[in-house]
Amino acid sequence: MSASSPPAPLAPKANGNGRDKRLLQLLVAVRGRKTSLIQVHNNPDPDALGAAMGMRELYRRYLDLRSRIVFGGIVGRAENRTMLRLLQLEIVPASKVDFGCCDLHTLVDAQPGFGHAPLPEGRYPDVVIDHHPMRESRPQSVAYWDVARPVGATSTLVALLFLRNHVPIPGDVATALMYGIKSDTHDLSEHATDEDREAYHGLFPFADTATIAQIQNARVPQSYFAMFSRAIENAQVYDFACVAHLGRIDNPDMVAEMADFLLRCEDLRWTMVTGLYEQTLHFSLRSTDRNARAGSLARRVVGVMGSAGGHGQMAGGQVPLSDADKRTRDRVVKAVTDRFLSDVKAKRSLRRSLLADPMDETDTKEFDAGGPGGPP
Ligand SMILES: [Mn+2]
Repeated sequence: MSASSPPAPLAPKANGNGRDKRLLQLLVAVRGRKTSLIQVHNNPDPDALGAAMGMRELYRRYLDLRSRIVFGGIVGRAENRTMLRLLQLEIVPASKVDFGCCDLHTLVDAQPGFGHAPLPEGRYPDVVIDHHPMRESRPQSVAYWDVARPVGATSTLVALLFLRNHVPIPGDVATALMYGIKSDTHDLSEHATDEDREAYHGLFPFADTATIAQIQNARVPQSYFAMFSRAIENAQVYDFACVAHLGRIDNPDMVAEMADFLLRCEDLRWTMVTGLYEQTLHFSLRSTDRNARAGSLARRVVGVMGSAGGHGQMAGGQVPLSDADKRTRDRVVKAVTDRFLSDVKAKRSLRRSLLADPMDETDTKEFDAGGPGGPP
């Protein structure tokens, strides 16, 4: 990033049919700003990081601005850490940044009102780009607002600002955006729209697929396997819903990863995984049902105890538990679990351990009957 190179002319070249004026609207809305912060949600995922990298490049190119990418929480998941490392992407903890000193505050993959993207007191961002359903209506002070368009990834919205206006995309930016789309849409298989496909295929020639493969196959710490073991051993199945409590975790992303993993069990339609990271209870919900509305379920599950969000088949939430003793913590975990099971209408009487071996009951019967599956 060179601050000395002259900024590109402000008006980007429109494509043939001039169908996307968003880039021009964005640049007009923020021209003249001097200090830029790009905020991603807490414990940022590849989509948030890809979108942030794209916005940083646009500001660099058209406004000659250096931007700092700001996050809360931690980057825990091995893939996400590897993404930062391989793409040499530096991000700054929000606690180390004075938002009062920036005159361009951009929020990506999150919006005002999201608990996992806390805004500085009394301040709204200048630019909001987010594909999640709209929570609050557009605040007056926001200069550019692209929220809730039905696409599978925020990286898609940012990638199209480049692609539809023929803006050159550096390889690392294309790689980050493409991986963002890939990971939020599970390889274009879930919630993917024509725009996601257009962005993904448009990025393809510029992205480094070998780097993406390296990110996806990131090495993991030894503790990762202990977490797997704990998730499997603690998993209880109620009817078609599986609940696993991980206890203390060293990485809040672990609940999402285990919820995904457990959902592979063919008998399940829902999974919920909880874990305690520092002073906060984290949980993730996953469903096999495309119309599950997991986000609203997660909000009902936390109620007034904390915050939650998500969409479609995946959601998550947090309940702050500072100063809570073990009993209070256990009560909260139980409340969250009870609400979840009641809401999805899972029969609690049909409870079994995930590791219950169905063969245990049938073994002897089979032998008694001379084997039910044999030829007549
Ligand atoms: Mn996203």
